[in-house]
Amino acid sequence: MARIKELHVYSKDLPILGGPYTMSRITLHSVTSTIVKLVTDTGVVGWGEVAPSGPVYQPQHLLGARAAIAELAPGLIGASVLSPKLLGRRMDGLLNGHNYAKAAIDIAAMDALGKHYGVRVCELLGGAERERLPAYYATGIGDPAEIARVAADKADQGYPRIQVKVGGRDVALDIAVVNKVWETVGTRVQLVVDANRAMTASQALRLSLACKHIPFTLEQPCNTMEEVASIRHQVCHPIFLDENTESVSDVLRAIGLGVCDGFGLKITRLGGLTPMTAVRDICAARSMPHTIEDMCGGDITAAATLHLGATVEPRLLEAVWTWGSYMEENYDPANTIDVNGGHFDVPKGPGLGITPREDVFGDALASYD
Ligand code: 0XW
Ligand code: MG
Repeated sequence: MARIKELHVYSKDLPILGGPYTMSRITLHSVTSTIVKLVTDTGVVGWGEVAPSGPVYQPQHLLGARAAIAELAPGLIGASVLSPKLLGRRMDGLLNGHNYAKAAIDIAAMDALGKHYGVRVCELLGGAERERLPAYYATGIGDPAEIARVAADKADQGYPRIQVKVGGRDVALDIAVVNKVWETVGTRVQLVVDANRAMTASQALRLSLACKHIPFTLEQPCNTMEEVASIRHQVCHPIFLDENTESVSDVLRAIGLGVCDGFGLKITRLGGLTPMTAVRDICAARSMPHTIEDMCGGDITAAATLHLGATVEPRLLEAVWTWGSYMEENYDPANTIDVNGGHFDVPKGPGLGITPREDVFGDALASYD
């Protein structure tokens, strides 16, 4: 019947290659992931993962995820993996909120469901539009020459889209970085400028007006939807929301209020693959372009990202993003998920298309059956 028989939770440290990873409000020196192994009564194994980008990027954190999973797990034993929607409602009946923790279980259940039927997760989510997806690269916060050099290098590698991190400092320096990147890569790539909530409305307006000659998307400039809305019709650039979309309802609200022109969408923030397909379809109904990505995370998160990204209409998929550029170790050496030529290939095998080597995760932190 494919019911959940066991749930096991592991920890996985993800050292940051070429670290630290810098954004306007946080500098990440390391990331720790929480891995969920789901075993069904028919012996199928599904894998899920959640790896918050530290405790500040969003109202989520490592131990919060583990505590939420501990709250959920006992009530999920016996639940069917054949009905992801019902599993999600069962989780909501056990714990209010904590989408990011629920996501790890949702992803594991989708992996198990695909393996149960012998189909890929992208087929479960509606079907793959294509097998090769455009990726984007996110620079860190840095000085004009350094960031322009990184942008040129990634453009040379074939990335079609580059996100330049700004914010948390004198906006004049951010303006200089954006101009230097534009001078260096020009229209070779699609440019995004992401402040990760750090700018005031006036700073964001100043950046946009000072760079009105440069075609970029302005991502999450301010902390709240209301602050973004206050400059919505004064800026010279399309606006994407990222951090403000913590639920399907937030996405509906942003579209309904006309606050943005698109989204940076994170699978675990929204609760996993199942709620993310609802967001994908809402965006399609209003022709809202978006990325498919996640915070941090290893190959399980990356595979989930690519499977969902494959199902997005090409006209609406801005790009996909994974943490892989900052990771040295793959979970499944036989099925690594690597960017090549600025693009990702969608995994081929059933479920997520990867089978993590269990020794990669060490002993379980907790087990439920
Ligand atoms: C570039 N990202 C996908 C990676 C970091 O988690 C932040 C995020 C973003 O777009 O802000
Ligand atoms: Mg962002």
